[in-house]
Amino acid sequence: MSDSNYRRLVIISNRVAMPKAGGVPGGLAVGVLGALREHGGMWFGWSGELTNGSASDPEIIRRGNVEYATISLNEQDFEQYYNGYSNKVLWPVCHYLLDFIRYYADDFEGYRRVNSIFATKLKSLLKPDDLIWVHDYHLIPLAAELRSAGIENPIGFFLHVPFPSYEALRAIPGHEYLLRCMCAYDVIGFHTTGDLAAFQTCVREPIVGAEFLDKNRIKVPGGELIADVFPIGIDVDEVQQLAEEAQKLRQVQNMVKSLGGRELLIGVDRLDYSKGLTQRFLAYERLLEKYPNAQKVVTLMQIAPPTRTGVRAYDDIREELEQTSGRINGRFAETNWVPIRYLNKGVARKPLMGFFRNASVALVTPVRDGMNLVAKEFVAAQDPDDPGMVVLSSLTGAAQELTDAVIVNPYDRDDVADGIATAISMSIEERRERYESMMAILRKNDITAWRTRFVDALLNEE
Ligand code: GDG
Repeated sequence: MSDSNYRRLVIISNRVAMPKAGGVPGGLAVGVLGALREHGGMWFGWSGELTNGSASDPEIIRRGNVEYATISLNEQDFEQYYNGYSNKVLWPVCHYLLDFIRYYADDFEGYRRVNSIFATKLKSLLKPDDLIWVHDYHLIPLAAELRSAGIENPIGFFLHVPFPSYEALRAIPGHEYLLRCMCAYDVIGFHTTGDLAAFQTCVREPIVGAEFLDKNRIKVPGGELIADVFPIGIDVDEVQQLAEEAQKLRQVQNMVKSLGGRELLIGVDRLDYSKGLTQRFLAYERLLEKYPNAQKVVTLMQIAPPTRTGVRAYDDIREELEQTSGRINGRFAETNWVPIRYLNKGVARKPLMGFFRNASVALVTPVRDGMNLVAKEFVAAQDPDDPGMVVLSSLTGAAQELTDAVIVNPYDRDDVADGIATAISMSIEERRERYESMMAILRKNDITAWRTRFVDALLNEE
């Protein structure tokens, strides 16, 4: 290990996964924490608390060699930056759902203001040798803000959502500003080659007028940057272990008992219109119509913890799902069977991995997703001797890697219904074969590979 590996890493994201006694962090938090523990470092972001006055100074707690530094935001700033421009403009455009855009000039101002607040509060905590890694669409202007505050450290940016093609991007009021801000980073990472290609097309436009050098190096006004693909992965061993251990949990055993021998189809998604939940319920209804025998053998359990409550589109999707699941249940339910178990709440990580292991099929059918970690976790949680199968939307980043899943178009009800039927009736030999090849990919592109490759790219930019 070279000395450079000991350089402190500073990670910035909208929220910080605070250490909790007994808490098991999931997905992204596992990767970020792994990198922080290896290098020693700091995780900086919003505390989740709101203030009446101006943003608070950072509150810092230390656990081992990791510091957690959080600030509280003024309610209006938060509303405009997070619920507003980030989630009513950037989120829908990055997911190609332009009808969901709700743009207000004040929100854009709030977005810029909060990024400037982040830079000011962070600056006093930075050391000259720090490596800085910024996460996601909430914080695109952060490097530009830090640069104008005189920070010269290497700064990387990873986008967790898809990067839209230029034709979609230019629907964003302020896209010129965002593209120019991206040029202040030294390394920019995307999940897929498609996202990278979209970014390259956008910076080729006169707004930036980039020049392409070799090995993903791009010459932009004011310097050079590296833009590359870093598909996020999971901690395969951790998921396997949790799934095995969870077999002993009463919560998992009771759930299995309640199925009465039926095959479990499972969906787990934040309650978000990008996850294709209404389309999924309608495809499941199509399955029950088209394959009446399925009525006797399957149950769909959809776990959908609410997010971004208070944003109109999220309240609407919740109502739509309640109506759709209620209608389908009313249409098909029997005295001893309900077709859809719809849970509008989260489940702890360990029992969740246990549910995955006991499910025959995962329905992962977003209408667009940067990667989708649920698909990866489901595969890793399976019993190698009798693995379940994933029905996976072609419009997720995960579909680029998990090509042995049953790939479907989430907008085509018949395609999804047929995909579920194929997955349920797949022979054990074929399931095992597909499982082995998907597991090999999960191990190759795991969470350690993701963060190590990104941090190495940042170190090379000295
Ligand atoms: C963004 C991008 C990209 C979900 N419900 C429960 C629960 N979860 C966990 C899952 C998984 C994580 O949350 C969700 O990750 P996804 O990747 O599926 O989706 P997003 O939240 O939209 O994440 C996405 C990701 O960032 C990483 O770059 O893949 O494309 O949109 O780990 O297991 N965990 C628990 N209970 C739940 O009810 N415990």
